[in-house]
Amino acid sequence: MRSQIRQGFFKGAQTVCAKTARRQPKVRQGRGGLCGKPSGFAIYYGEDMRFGSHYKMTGDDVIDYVFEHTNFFSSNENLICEEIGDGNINYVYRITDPKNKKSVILKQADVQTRVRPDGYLSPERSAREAEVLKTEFRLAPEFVPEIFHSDKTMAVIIMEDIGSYSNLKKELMKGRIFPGLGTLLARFIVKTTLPLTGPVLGSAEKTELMFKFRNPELCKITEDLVFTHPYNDLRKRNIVLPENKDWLEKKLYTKELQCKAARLKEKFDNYPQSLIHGDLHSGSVFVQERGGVHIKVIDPEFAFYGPIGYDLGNVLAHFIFAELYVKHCRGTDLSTSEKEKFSIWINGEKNALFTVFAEEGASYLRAKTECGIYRNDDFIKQYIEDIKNDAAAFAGTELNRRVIGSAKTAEITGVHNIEERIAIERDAVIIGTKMMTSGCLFLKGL
Ligand code: SR1
Ligand code: MG
Repeated sequence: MRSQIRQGFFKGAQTVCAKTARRQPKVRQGRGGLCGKPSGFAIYYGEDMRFGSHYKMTGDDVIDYVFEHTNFFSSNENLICEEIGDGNINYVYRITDPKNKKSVILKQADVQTRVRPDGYLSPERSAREAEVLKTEFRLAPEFVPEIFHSDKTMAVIIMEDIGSYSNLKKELMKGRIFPGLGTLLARFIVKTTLPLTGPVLGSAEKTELMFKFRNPELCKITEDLVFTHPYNDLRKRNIVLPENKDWLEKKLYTKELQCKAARLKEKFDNYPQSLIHGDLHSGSVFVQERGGVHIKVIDPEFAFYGPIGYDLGNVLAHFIFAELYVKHCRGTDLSTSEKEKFSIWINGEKNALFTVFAEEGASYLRAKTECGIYRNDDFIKQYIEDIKNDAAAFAGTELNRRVIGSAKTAEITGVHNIEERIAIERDAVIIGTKMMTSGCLFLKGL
């Protein structure tokens, strides 16, 4: 069977730039303001003006910016800047001093998204992401890269280079096993979300944070891509394999799922339970094995006050994608027994994700809940149970949307054999629809 496989968003090529000599200030096209459209040419006479209004930096700008805004490097000569990001939205660079191998990461948000020049997003998202990273680092430093500098005007974050870690999604697709992964991700969610909930923080402080972290622009992307488009394709943006089109549309464009998706969208929009990551797929997680498994979680630009189950459900969905990829894709070069081992392991991690979240979450809440009426063991038990049920349903929406929607996942787009891809897509959607409609049954199987 032959087919043109349309991928998700285009991922651009990477660029490398080496800085060899100090440049003079020069004439360059500038933009009107933080979110402004191009406003013609501006002459920058002094270095202090050079980063005074937002524009998308080049490699040389990045090197000079890092040199001027941190004490990390003793000179800006001979530094190397590589664009290392492969995400949909922002630009990510590694700046290295080849002499001592010291490096940092700079992430910049532009007015256009990286993969779609027509996709306008306010660069103000960068300042919010920096605040989220700082908040998460305060709560769980072992799980988050350290932020060295952030700049609202240039929409820049300079952070610790976690280059000794590898992307979890890519590692799982190789069939790599990381004992304790589910526990670590459960702990990340417990430590970064539960301290910021109403029962622990009290409603006044929680309300302030809710406003501080409001994120309507990015939430709208999730609302459309996760809850709306996969069930009606109103904007005609879904991307389907022609060979699987009829099957997928029959399975997903149904009145029952439209109603269930609407209920979940309503919950996503109207349950400000805590500051959640908002895009906690395995590509946002980096992993390292040095005297045990360690993880770092990045990219919380979709963060907002929402249901904790959305984060837990995203992790579960991407464990399932890894499981299906390793099961169906012959391209992994794994033997049958290695595949079986991976399947047993990942199922154990799904289990640990939920049990550790429940156990450590409940004990945290029992210890830290201040507000009188919430200090009630039965309430805490139910609170955790509700998050688990939400998670199962949200995991279903994540599985479905990555198959039929426009923003896919490598476990789908990385499969070039049509039969294998169809098998993964159908299994994901069969599980996804079940989890949306009867997630609690799924939880019993864990
Ligand atoms: C335009 S953004 C598309 C997707 O990429 C992000 O990682 C989020 O998952 C979003 O839905
Ligand atoms: Mg991301």
